[in-house]
Amino acid sequence: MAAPFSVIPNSGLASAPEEAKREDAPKPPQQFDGLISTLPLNQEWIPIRLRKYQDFWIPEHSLPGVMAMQQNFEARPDDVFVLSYPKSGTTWLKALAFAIMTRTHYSMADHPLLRSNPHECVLFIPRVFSNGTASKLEAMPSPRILGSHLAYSLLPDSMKGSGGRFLYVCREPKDVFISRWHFNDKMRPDSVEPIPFERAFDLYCHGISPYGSIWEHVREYWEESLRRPEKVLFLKYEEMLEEPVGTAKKLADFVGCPFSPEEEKEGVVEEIIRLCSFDSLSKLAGRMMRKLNTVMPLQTTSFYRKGVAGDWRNHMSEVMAGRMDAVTSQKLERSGLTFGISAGMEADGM
Ligand code: PAP
Repeated sequence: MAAPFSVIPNSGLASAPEEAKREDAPKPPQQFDGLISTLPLNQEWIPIRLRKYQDFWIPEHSLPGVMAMQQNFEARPDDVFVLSYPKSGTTWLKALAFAIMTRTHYSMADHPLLRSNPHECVLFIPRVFSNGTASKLEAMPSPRILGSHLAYSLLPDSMKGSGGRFLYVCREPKDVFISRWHFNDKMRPDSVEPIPFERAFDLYCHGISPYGSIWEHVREYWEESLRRPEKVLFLKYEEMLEEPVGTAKKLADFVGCPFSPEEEKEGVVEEIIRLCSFDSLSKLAGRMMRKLNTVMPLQTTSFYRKGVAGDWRNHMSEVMAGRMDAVTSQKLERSGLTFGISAGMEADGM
């Protein structure tokens, strides 16, 4: 039975366009400004300014929200968190988690994802804090589905100890880098030159890119997933592409709402996969075509480019690829986590 779109279960959101109007003038908390201005600064990823905070390079505009979240966010035991290093498949995982967990509320013909970006259905917690609308989080019905790009070590204790479930998606670091480079390029004003590809590559290899070192990020969540497999589901973007049905079922089992045999017979799993596929979401975003209400110049279409594995081959020389693979091998050494590159390669001076 389809619910009216005015309230989205689990997110507590009003419809996205209404939401955008109300949040026209985000008011970030100002009590952290003094501290933020003292943190190491990098300004090369135009238009994003990065500050080094607790060992990770965080976008400066997100920091007031991050700090407020660290101080004030109260997790609930039945929360579900979508977590990721940016450009690793966040939008897709948000869409899947949302569609799976709310599937009894909506018909496919009148689904919120048909008119809202997945980032509007599953909010980033720091953004809610930076908008000064944290009370909204308390008003959300359980189970809430919320997102964050923060590394595990930066999450508030309330989240780590709440018993809530974490869905983490990682992606081949070379593809993440290519996706990031294009994303930044799309956001930059015409009057500003893009960050040179080689310079961006160097910075990224040294962990100086939005949300810090991808290797530290994935390693922290990987280790936590080994420690607490019942609470942290560690997914790989490439495996999601290869096994969408298996991924959707795994997600549904993990969040405690497995697909019934009847649902499977009726093709509900496939319907959800189709709705959340790259083709579907990118077309819908094109039809929505509006600016998203964030401090960055983002549109509904900004989160979709190619949606494939291995696009790095079209952009990186063999030498660069080898260099990044070597960093990956070195940084993830003895973790047991691999991205399908040959083991034992040495990092060249990283
Ligand atoms: P975010 O961290 O800014 O939210 P995120 O969604 O993690 O970004 O990553 C965007 C990447 O996911 C893009 O990859 P590309 O640049 O290599 O193409 C985007 O195309 C891809 N993507 C978005 N939605 C989907 C989807 N439904 N299926 C597969 N890939 C997707």
